[in-house]
Amino acid sequence: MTETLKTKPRVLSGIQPSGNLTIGNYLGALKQWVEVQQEYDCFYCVVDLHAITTPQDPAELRQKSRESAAIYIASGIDPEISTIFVQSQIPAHSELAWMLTCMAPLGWLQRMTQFKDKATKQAQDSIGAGLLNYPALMAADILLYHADLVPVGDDQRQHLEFTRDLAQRFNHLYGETFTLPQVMTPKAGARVMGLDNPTAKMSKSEDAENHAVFLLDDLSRARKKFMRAVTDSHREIRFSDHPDRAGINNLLTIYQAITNESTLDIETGFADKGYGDLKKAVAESVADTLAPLQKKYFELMDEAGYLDSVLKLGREKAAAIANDTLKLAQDRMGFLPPS
Ligand code: ATP
Ligand code: LTN
Repeated sequence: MTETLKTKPRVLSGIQPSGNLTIGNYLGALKQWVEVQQEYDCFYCVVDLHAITTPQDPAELRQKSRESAAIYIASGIDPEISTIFVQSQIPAHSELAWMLTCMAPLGWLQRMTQFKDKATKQAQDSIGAGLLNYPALMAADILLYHADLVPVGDDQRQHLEFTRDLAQRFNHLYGETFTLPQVMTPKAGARVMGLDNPTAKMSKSEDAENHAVFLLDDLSRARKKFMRAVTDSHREIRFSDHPDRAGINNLLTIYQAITNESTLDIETGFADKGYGDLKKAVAESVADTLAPLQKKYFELMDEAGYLDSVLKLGREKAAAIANDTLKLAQDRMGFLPPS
């Protein structure tokens, strides 16, 4: 199997081009992606097939798919080291997803928190079956590359468990085929909460004005969103799991994820400060991260042909591996090979 051809352990991860990427996507996913780049053979995917599990405007989906790939690079993914590609351009993802869908127990799919959350946000009649089958497609993404490690935010842990369970089921039924992947989440920033409602995960497809800070937000706008963040009527600036303190905890966590300072150092640093000072400090730390990212992003988007050439090369590298694995899985399942 392709497994034996690995020169380094592999990483695979993806983000849906279902809107503008947020600091939640950056701290939960992208930042880790950059950090593992040297040590692992990394595959970073723009998961447009996942994006269509909720309604998308075609022109916007195309635009967001390019933007997402450019943001990967602007965040520090080096296309010379890592492979960046678009999921729908490699049919093996859809093909393996179908095979896995057929062996995914309905009960497992119905238990997925993301499905339950997203399904309750839509009218029953408008929920596509893809929303339920979503984890089987995600499993296909990961298993096609024999990924050892999958860097994601906390909300994706359950999908990783599902992927491992499904891979094990396949291996048990048809013989050793897939590698069981490990999940990797960051120490700080694995679950960034909405600035307008710190009890809900920050999400790129939430409409409210002060909910999310987007990676391409104008910096003064981003700062304003932090200054308006919902907090509480207490005074002390401390990390806390208490639901009443969710707003302050979220700001501290974002600050920690960006600065990498210890909990003690941060709490000591803010000991005699007020909420306004904390908001300002977080806003500045985020702005300092976004400024170079945005500069790089706009340079990339201006460079005619560059992004397309990265995606073409990425597609070729990814397809070679994915097609091999698909063939193996088809053979194991008993498909008649083309003569
Ligand atoms: P959508 O709102 O369209 O469902 P999303 O903003 O939740 O999207 P995804 O594309 O589902 O983003 O997630 C991409 C990656 O970013 C995943 O690894 C996910 O765990 C991570 N991520 C998303 N939101 C957050 C968040 N608020 N905090 C930390 N990580 C996050
Ligand atoms: N389901 C993920 C996005 C995703 C993904 C993947 C992440 C699709 N395929 C493979 C890691 C590996 C989400 O964040 N909503």
